[in-house]
Formats: sequence, C-alpha cells, structure tokens
Amino acid sequence: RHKFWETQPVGQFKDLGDSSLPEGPIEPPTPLSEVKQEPYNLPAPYEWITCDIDSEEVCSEVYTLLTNNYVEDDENMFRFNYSKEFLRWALRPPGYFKSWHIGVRVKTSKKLVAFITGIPAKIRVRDAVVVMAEVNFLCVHKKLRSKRLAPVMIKEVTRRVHLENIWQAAYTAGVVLPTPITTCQYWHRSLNPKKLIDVGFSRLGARMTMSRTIKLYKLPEQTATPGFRKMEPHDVPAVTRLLKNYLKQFAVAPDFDENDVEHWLLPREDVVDSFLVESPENHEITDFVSFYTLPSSILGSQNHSILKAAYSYYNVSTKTPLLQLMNDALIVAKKKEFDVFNALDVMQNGTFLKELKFGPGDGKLHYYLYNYRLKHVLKASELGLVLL
Ligand code: MYA
Ligand code: JJ1
Repeated sequence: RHKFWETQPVGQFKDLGDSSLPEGPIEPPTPLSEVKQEPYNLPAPYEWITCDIDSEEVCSEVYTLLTNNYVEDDENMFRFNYSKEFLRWALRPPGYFKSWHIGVRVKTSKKLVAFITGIPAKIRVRDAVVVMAEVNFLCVHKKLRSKRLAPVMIKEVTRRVHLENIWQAAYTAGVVLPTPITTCQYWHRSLNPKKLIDVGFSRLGARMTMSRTIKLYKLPEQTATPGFRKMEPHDVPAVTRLLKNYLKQFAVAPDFDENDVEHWLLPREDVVDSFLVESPENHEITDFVSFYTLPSSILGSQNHSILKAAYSYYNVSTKTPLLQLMNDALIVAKKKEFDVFNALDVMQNGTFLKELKFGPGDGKLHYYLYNYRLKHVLKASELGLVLL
C-alpha cells in the first residue's frame, strides 16, 4: 500500500498494537562517512538547487510555486497563501541550514517545480530532548504529480539532515501515512461571518438568518484582561520561563530557549502576533497568547480573492482563565481584520473551543515522527507542538 513509506524508519501500521517494541529511535545513527555524499538522482529533465531564501528573486519563485501548487482543502476551494515574510520567518530560525532549503528546477527553463524544507528544532519526547528536523513545505508542481518525485525529495532532505548528524524529524500532513503519533481536528471561529458565507468557507446554520449570524459572532471592541499588552523584546526571558514551565505537561513539545522564543514569538507584522498579561500589581508576566497569519487564496469567488486567517500558536494561562485570554485574542484578531481564527484541539485548546463558538472544520492534521517510535498514539491534548 505504501511502497515508499514501508521502506522508511517510521512506525508501521502492522506494529500499531505492539507495545513490546521500545519507545525511542527505530534505527541507530550511521557514521557520517557512510552517509551518501552525492545527491539522489532526479529524472533527467530536473536538477537540485539549494534555495537562498534571503534572495528576493528566489524567495519570490518559492512564493509563486507554493501560491499556485501548495495545500488545498478537500473540495479545492481554498489554497494556503504563505507570504514571503512568513516563509523567511519559518525557514530561518536560530541555527538553520541553508542546505535544507531544497528546490528542483527544470534544467532547460530553470523553472522552479518542486520544494521541500527542513529546519532544526529541539523536541522533547517525554523525558528525552531530541534534536530533530522539522520538515515542511513539500510541494510538487501540479503538472508533475504522481511521478514519484516526492519520495526522492524526502530522501534528499533526509540525506542533508543526516550530513548534519541529525537522525530524527517531525512533520505534519493532511493525509494519513505510516503512522500518526496523533491526529488533530481543525476548529474555526468566524470573525467575519458574512464574508465566510459568501466565499463558501462556512454556511448559514439551520434556522439562522445573516443578521442573527452576525450578532452571534459579535465581539467586544476592547479586550477584558487588565495588563493585556503586546509582547516586547524585553519580555523574552519571562516568556521563555512561562512557556518552558507550561510545556512540561505535554508528552511531545518543543524545548525552547530564549533565542527560540525571540525568533518564534516576538511579534512580526503580518506574520506572528503575541500578547501577554503583565500583572498591574507586581508586573509579573502571568499569561501569554499568540497566533500566526496564514491567508488562503479563495479559488472560485467573484467578490474576494484572499481569506485572512489567524492560527492559534502557543498559549499559556496561569492566572487569567484560558477562556478569557483566548476571547481577548479573538478581539485583537477581529480588530486586525482577520476573517477567521483557526485552532487545533492540541494542548488545552479543547477547554475553550465550544464555549468561544469555534466549530469543527472538515480538515484534520496528522502529526508524525521520523525514526522515533512511540508506544501509544497520543491524544491531541497531550501534544504541545504547533508546526507552521
Ligand atoms: S505536508 C504538505 C504536503 N504538500 C501538499 O500537500 C501540497 C500539495 N501536494 C503536493 O505538492 C504533492 O501532492 C506532494 C506529493 C508533494 C505532497 N508527506 O511524488 P508522488 C507520499 C509525506 O508520486 P505527489 C508537508 O510539507 C505518498 O504516500 N509523504 O506524489 C510535510 C506516496 O508514498 P507511498 C507524502 O502527489 C512533508 C508518495 O508520496 C505526502 O506527486 C513531510 C507519492 O509520491 C506528504 N504530504 O507528491 C515529508 N503526500 O507510496 C516527510 C504524499 O509510500 C518528511 N506522500 O504511500 C520525513 C522526514 C524527513 C527527514 C528525516 C531526517 C532524519
Ligand atoms: O479550512 C478548512 N475547512 C473549512 C473550509 C471548508 C471548505 C470546503 N472544503 C471549514 N469550514 C467550516 C467552518 C465553520 C465555521 C462556523 C462554525 C463551523 C465550522 O471546515 C480545513 C480545516 O478544517 N482546511 C483544510 O482542509 C486545509 C488543509 C488542512 C491540512 C493541512 C496540511 C498542512 C501540512 C503542513 O505541514
């Protein structure tokens, strides 16, 4: 059934019930001298390139490939439209390797037709902190699908990760592969219900009119929590402590240091937003919310071409109830003219989704580890990791 994935060191369907298998790496590292030194062979018309994402020209080519060929919903109505600034943020975290930003060009025309990336990350799996690659943005041009290019791209990124002496990876996909460590549900909170209905993202509920629907999703003009403010550079140490302590409770979560928090969580316009609660009494940082900006192209609408979506990222509540904190996030997202606020049912998100009028979407997201076995499938609420 999975001619490629059956050959890879990943949890296999046949082993799912078998808890005699140990938790941890599936195969040991090999000496670096035994890692293949040359790239894998591509079909003759194509060549590998290492993408210099700093270059405006290369970044634009990647942006165009993804804008026209990346992930769509199951009815092909929407396609992710990652911005160039977002791609630069996603691909250049502390310690990133340029060699892990991999493109495939047509030799004759130099046209970019495929892409895959890795970035380094420390991910804690129960008690073990494991250096991994996070693999993302796998994309093959629509005209080159089903030619088995994806397995070659995955093997090539694996080879380049191995060359850095890294032997594990984490990734997510909308499709089921061998085998998910957990499966998450997407939830959606309408901020601009009229537009969402107009473009087919959502529908008028039974016995609902447009005006009742607009009223249902109305939000206050101002946030409710005293001391709620945008995160600033001087907050990095306090936010790192807050987040580190919070993420301890999950079976799988990133192990962030201050450099990671500075990169991933300091606000960047139209890329990532972060807010925190600073106690008006003692100036302690007690709570934190963040979301990233990922618009989608609307594929078939006369009236609108872009759906502006916010995606819940890392949230921590120690003093302010999570429900109130997330309601404040909805209020600021609405003010910033997002059409919808999306969230997965990871971490403690299950505790506010229904109450804050999120509804389940038609999409699921499967999480995977490469060369690392877990004894049991996790509940989404045991997962403390959000990939972009
Ligand atoms: S997930 C986002 C993936 N991208 C999209 O969905 C964009 C739109 N789709 C496309 O561009 C193509 O359909 C893609 C497949 C490129 C997805 N992850 O070349 P093929 C397997 C892993 O004939 P195509 C993301 O970016 C499929 O099961 N494998 O197919 C994370 C089959 O194998 P098998 C996938 O449709 C990526 C084989 O590929 C995926 O032309 C993580 C068919 O190849 C998928 N999303 O191209 C990658 N989709 O026969 C893994 C299909 O065995 C990283 N396939 O079933 C692993 C860790 C590597 C580093 C390790 C370091 C130590
Ligand atoms: O956005 C998604 N679904 C939307 C639109 C569905 C359009 C028809 N297929 C959806 N809308 C309903 C919202 C409604 C609002 C009021 C309350 C009730 C709900 O369900 C879905 C997620 O649900 N998105 C996708 O399918 C995109 C792909 C998801 C897999 C991503 C894989 C990425 C891998 C990156 O590494």
